[in-house]
Amino acid sequence: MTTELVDAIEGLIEDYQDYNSSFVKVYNNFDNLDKLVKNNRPAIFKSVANNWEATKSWNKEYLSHKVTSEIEIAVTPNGNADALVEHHGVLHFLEPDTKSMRMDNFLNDISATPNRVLYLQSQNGNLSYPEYQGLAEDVPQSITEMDDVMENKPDAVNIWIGGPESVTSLHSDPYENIYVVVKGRKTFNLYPPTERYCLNFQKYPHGHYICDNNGEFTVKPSGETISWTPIDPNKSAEENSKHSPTYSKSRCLTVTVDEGDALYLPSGWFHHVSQKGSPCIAVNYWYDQDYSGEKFVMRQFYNRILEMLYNK
Ligand SMILES: O=C(O)CCC(=O)C(=O)O
Repeated sequence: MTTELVDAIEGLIEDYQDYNSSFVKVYNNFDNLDKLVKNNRPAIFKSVANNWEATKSWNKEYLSHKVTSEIEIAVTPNGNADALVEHHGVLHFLEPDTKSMRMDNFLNDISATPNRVLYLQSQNGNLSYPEYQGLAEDVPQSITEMDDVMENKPDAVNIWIGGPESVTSLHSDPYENIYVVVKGRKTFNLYPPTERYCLNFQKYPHGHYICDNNGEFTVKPSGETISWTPIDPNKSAEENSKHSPTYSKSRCLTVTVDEGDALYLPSGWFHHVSQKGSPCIAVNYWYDQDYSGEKFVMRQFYNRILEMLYNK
């Protein structure tokens, strides 16, 4: 049974790769959004945010002037927040420590403090928090074309501010994501949901970084576990194959989102994100995925089959 199952899964991955392009298509406006969401295909939309106040005005001085309350910043020793890190010789999934600090101090320290990487990545709709009110008015509250497609407003609008050291490890979300780069540039490494099989999700011990007043880090395990992938698209295929014997079946789509551009990142796609620019600033719109129809239930079914296979 196992061999037949493996053949069927590998057939699914090959079929998906055969019927879909090996690159992310580029458009000048959101006209094709409806079809892209239906087909769950990522795309770039050029220059859609060029006229936003944020794209024109956001710099260190402006941000510091507009955000005067303390904000929550993720702190790690090397820029890997929510990522697998070796602790006492064992890979752990570690969440960052968080510190409250003023925007001006954060922006000054973002790339200036050795052995301590800062990233504004609080998510959870942070742009609607009172402390960001002065910035929320510089971006649209939602992407009208996406509201029409989803027949809904976004669940959450988030602001992200980081430097080149901050990396977001490979994961997927249950959201349709319109990700807009306002300053700098971001690189996304993408894998379709069908390629979960190639990413070797396993359970890892979970913990947090703790950063003391001298900037020294310790690790506090929580006693819980979390399912995560050891794949790092920035490493060689050979290195990744050591962590996942089926990695060679995957086909990573790498795409750069430039200043003023938006990426449609479909729900369920695995993504790894790195950035250039200091600071690099983005705003993204998370729309709850549509659970009706076949797409979601088929994906759940596939994930259950994979679990059966891994736990055989
Ligand atoms: O920009 C980042 O670092 C991560 C973005 C992300 O994971 C998301 O929008 O779902």
